[in-house]
Amino acid sequence: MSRLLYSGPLSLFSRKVEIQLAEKGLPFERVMVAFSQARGYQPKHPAVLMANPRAQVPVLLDGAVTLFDSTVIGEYLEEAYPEPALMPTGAAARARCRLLELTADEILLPPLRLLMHRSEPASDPSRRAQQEAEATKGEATLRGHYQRLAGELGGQDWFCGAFSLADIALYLSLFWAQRLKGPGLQAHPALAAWYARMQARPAVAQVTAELQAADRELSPDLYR
Ligand SMILES: N[C@@H](CCC(=O)N[C@@H](CS)C(=O)NCC(=O)O)C(=O)O
Repeated sequence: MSRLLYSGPLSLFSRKVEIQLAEKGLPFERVMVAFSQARGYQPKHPAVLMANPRAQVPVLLDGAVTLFDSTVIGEYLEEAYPEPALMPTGAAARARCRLLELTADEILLPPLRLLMHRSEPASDPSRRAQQEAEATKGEATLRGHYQRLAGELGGQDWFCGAFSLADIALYLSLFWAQRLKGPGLQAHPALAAWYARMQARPAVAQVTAELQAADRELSPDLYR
């Protein structure tokens, strides 16, 4: 059966799916859609336009199944290919795990957006001071979230007992904070140790290396 993922070189949401597929040992062909810091996701890939009314990646074609949205794709893969499990068992534990994934995708993202100008070309240098003032607020919000996440992790190795989709989503959001020169994790040793554990997983290490390579090529402003 063929499996095709439309991904993006700096697409946090697509990279979630890539890690999940690799962790489940599911081979896939990958198509990287066009992306540049100046133009964003333009021109749109025709297959993405056809499959996703939001015209966003990731899009997964799994045999006869066509899906978009990383969370929906994640839940589909979990049900279609249950081993190895990337969700805990039991309604309450699964709901908590879903909330942690939602925290990554929807609660950490707004403050992260306030840092994103750091990877983009400065089209109007006079706006930088204002953007950095907003970024400072975003960083304070992120620090508050780190504190809460450290509490959620407690003394566990992984957020939901065993390694899960929540770890994947949270890792990518915290990696985004690091790549955008946001707050480090050193104030929370358990969170920092979890981050290092994540990076020791081959699937995560591979995606991390690819993201760093993509940044070197696409985001020179991050290194100025
Ligand atoms: N909630 C969606 C978000 C997907 C998303 O924001 N994709 C971005 C790349 S990371 C995209 O394709 N943006 C292009 C656009 O919105 O035009 C998911 O989880 O898949």
